[in-house]
Amino acid sequence: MTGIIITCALTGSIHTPSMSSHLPVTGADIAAQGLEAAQAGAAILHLHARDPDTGRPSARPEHFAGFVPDLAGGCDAVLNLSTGGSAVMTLDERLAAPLAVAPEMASLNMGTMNFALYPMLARDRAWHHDWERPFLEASDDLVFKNTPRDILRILTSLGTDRGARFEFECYDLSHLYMLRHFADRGVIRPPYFIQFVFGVLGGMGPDPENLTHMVRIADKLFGDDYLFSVLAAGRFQMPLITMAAAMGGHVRVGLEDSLTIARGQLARSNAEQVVKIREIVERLGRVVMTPDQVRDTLRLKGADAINAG
Ligand code: KMH
Ligand code: ZN
Repeated sequence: MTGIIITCALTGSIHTPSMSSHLPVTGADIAAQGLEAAQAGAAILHLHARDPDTGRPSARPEHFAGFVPDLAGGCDAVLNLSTGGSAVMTLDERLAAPLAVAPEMASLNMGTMNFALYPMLARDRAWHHDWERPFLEASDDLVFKNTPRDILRILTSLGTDRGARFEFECYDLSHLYMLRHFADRGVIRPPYFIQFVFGVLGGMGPDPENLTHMVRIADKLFGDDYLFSVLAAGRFQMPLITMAAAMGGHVRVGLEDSLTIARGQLARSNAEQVVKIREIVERLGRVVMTPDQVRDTLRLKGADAINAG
């Protein structure tokens, strides 16, 4: 088996600050946790921003500017800016920071879907901010819009025009076929780094059979032209990514996807999850890839070609 890529998604736009005091919110928090995660072995940092005053997901370039320069200057991890942002944002909003930064990598969600967060309201908690509860409640009528037109716009504006490569986020089998469609149109070139996403209500569930089937169909559609990585939401994170590592795939951790380090126990940091999965994959005989090995493998343009500010 080849080396393994550990991606760490530091904060995301799913969890809210009241769910964990360890969720990084300010630029300084995001930078500090990112540097620690990189030090622990994360070769790729998947990045979202938040409003530092309220903790609300933000796509504003000035909020990204609160941590991108520190990460770019303080570690050699590959910076991967989300183009998904949050499902409540417009595509113009989602694209503003990635267009300004022109990162080595950007996420790209491969289909329009439901993105239901309201089950997280089931647990009683003291809410610290008045936006949190309505934000989760409104997700029962939320469409995460990623039409072929949206996807093409992201591919051309960030990929063709700015040299970014992509973390293709596939929440369902149908998204693999959409990716194949863009490969057939000649808009993207291999190797394709495909992130299989499990456990979002609106996408596929976190069943092992879904992972084996996704790999089977991706093998059929992409042959040797792809690498797969896995992320799974909540308590399915570690079990499913361990399965991915055992199958020769790559892994994503981070507080964007799960706030815990073990059942019922909050992770104290993103790095704690990186350390845990690193130990697991090394015990499985996998060797953690450095950022430069990832650059080589995914044919990235290089850290000196981004506008970190
Ligand atoms: N939060 C993950 C389930 C993106 O940033 O583009 C999906 C995600 C989307 O990472
Ligand atoms: Zn994300």
